[in-house]
Amino acid sequence: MAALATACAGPQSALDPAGPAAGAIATGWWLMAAGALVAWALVLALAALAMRRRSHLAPASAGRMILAGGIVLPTTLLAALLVYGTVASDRITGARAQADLAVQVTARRWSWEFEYLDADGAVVALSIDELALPRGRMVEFRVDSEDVIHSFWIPRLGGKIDAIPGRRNVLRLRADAAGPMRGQCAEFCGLEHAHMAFDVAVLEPDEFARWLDERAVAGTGGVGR
Ligand SMILES: [Cu+2]
Repeated sequence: MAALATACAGPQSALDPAGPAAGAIATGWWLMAAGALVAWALVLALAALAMRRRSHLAPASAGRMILAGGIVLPTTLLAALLVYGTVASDRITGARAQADLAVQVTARRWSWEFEYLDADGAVVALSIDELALPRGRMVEFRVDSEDVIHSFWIPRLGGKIDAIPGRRNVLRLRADAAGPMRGQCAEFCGLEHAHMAFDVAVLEPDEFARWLDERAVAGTGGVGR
């Protein structure tokens, strides 16, 4: 069990959530894994039973089993999953969340550019292939691409969102726990795709303000104050 738990941890593990969106995704994953385990055990038990008891079932009871196992059971489980997914979708995309900070994300072969915006939408700081976030704050990522379709993904914080040329996709994520954390392009975009990754630093608000100051764009005073 300890080995299993260790295998779930890591800077790029969706099963080691560090925010509400990733938490909702991980819960969905565990629910599906548990459901699949129960269904698998049930099928094995029925197969074992069928091998032990050679006598055939009466047609009426075979019909009931098909109705229960083939229609009622999957319909109930899939409906429950659909309800969970629909209820959790707000938390996963942050659709109704109020953002404390906005970051413009530009993907290009093969790097990530992050521009930190102030309340008026002006760029105050810039970083490439490294992202910093203030802990406990909701951040709005405005994701775009300069060339081909990429996919912005920080597994410990939430789901993926495509970076599509000429289109801005929005995802809001919050980091409640400090690193180590890593993001990765999740859409094959060319030969260097696997190396299109970035480190994510989750900082306390004052540390974050200093971090931005060190990367301030000329003529601005930093967003963190
Ligand atoms: Cu890419």
